[in-house]
Order: sequence, then C-alpha cells, then structure tokens
Amino acid sequence: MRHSFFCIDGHTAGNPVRLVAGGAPLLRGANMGERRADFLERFDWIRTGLCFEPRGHDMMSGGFLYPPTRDDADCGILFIETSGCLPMCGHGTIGMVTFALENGLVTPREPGRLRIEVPAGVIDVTYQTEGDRVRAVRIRNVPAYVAATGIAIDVPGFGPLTIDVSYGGNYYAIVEPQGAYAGLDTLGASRIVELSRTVRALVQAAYEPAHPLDDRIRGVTHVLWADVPRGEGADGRNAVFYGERAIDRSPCGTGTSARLAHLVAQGRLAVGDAFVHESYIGSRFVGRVEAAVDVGGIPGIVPSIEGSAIATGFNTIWIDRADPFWAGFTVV
Ligand code: PYC
Repeated sequence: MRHSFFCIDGHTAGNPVRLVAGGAPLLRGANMGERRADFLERFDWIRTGLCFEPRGHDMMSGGFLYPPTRDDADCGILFIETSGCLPMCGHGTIGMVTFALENGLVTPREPGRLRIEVPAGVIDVTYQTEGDRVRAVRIRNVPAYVAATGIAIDVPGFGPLTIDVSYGGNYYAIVEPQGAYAGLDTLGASRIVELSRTVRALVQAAYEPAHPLDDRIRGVTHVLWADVPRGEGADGRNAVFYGERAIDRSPCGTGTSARLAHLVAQGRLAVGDAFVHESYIGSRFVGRVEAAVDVGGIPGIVPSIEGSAIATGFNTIWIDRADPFWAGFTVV
C-alpha cells in the first residue's frame, strides 16, 4: 500500500521545514497535547518515514496543520522531527506559518496575526508580508523558565562542565564557555555532535526536568552550546544539538527562548530587551523578553522570536509498504 504526503519543503534560517499539507492522519484528543500522544502511539511511522533517511535526513523537521481544538485559535500544529514530536518548535513554526500563508492554507481571522495551538500551549504569531511573500514571522512563545542550575558533569575525554537546564518549549542543557569548552570554533561541528550526545545523557542521568503545568513535557532533549557573537550587531551565538546527529542550522526558536530565560535569571537581560542570536551557520533570529511570568510557582518570562523562511518547492512523497525502508532508518 502506498501512502502519499503532499509537502511544502523549505527552510527557516537554514534549518529544514517540511510542511505536510496533505496526508495528515485524523487524530484523537481534546487538545494538541493529547493529539500528539495519539500520533506517537498510532502514527509514528509517518514521522520516521518522512524525517529519517531515505526521504529525510538527520536535521529533518516539520509538521502538520490541524483545525484547532479551541475557539480562540486559528489552527493547530503538530511538529515532527528526527527526535520525535516536539512540544514546540520555533524554526518549524516560522516556516510552517510562512508556507501556509503563502499558499492559502490558513486564513487569519485578523490579518497579520495568528493564534496557534501547539502541544506546549498557545502561541501568538504576528507576520509581515511583501506582495505574496511573508517577509518575517514573530512568535510570542510559551513561557520559558530556568529549571535547574549548576549541574556538574564530567565528560570522558573532555573534562568537567557545569550545566544549567532551561525550558523554552523544550528542555535545553545550556553549556556556557568554561574549562575545556572555549567556544564553538574550537570544537567544530563533528565534535559538538559527538560531545552533545554524552552531555545530554549525563545531564539526564543527573536530573530529569518535568514541566510544572504539564508533566507530559519532560526530559532534556536538546543541548545548547552558547558562545559570543561573530557578526556585527549580534548579541550571542549558539549551536543547538537535537536528535542523534543534528546541529540546528537556525538559531533555534525554543533554544533562543530558553536562553533568554537563562540570561534574565542571570541578570544579563531584562523585560523589554532584545537579543540577536546567531546560529552555527551565521543566520539570525531576533529574540525579545516580552514579560515576566509565573510558571507553576517558578519565575519565568514570555519570550518572542522573529525570523524568516523560504519555501524551496513542492514535494509529493510516497511511503510505500513494498519499500524495505518504508518507515525510514537512521545511521548513528
Ligand atoms: O527552532 O525550536 C526550534 C527547534 C527545535 C529543534 C530544532 N529547532
């Protein structure tokens, strides 16, 4: 049996976005969090088939649009990625909103604004257009907060590191320059990938975060290596590791959100401040600390991030049960 998925492929600041515009399964659930659980239980082969090789690659990421489950939202998004179905994905949202608007897949009730239900909550999106193109998308993200500080780990063959864990829609182990880590360029991409798998496992063994308002969101899934900026006008640079072999080519929306909460907690940023974040490849998001907020009794912030995306083409993909690799594979 052959399943067809009509996709709009593209990228946000260099990181891939595959908007699956046709072929989404009908999901059960009273909100996007429950639909995410249902998808993982019954349809995860669609994610692995579309994101893993041979139809995808280590960085592949995207999602489906759904009708919202609540009256105040314009649509829902279910994210798919090599690492799973994320509670929230910033670069994915920027890409999917751009491609959906440019192709008439969503009609905002109020031009220039969308309210979107995601598994991690509800986000408010504003966007600017130029002719038929969406030029920029800003996401007012779910609240971000610092979950833990000062986690000491010893990375074999590298040395000791002290890590903080911060949430921005996913949980990030944040590595500031210290000890053997003297900045991204001293490591290079392959070494960052190799070390990140160990860092993530060691942090997870020491501490497993769970969201104070939704304990289905748990565990350190991403590692953010922080660094000083390279380019004129930027405030910071990072490399975000996810899945088993991926470094985000964008500055990472949920990573930037987590980093904003981290910098506010350290007194290095305040409400109203902007933060221009560079990715490993030099692309940028503009983050902003919108407000202070309480996250289940923990002080946090409402972050926003702005970026832009480009569609690269339409792609009708088959998952054919006669293909020995119909559900995809990864080589780690
Ligand atoms: O932009 O939030 C993001 C993201 C998560 C993983 C890759 N990108």
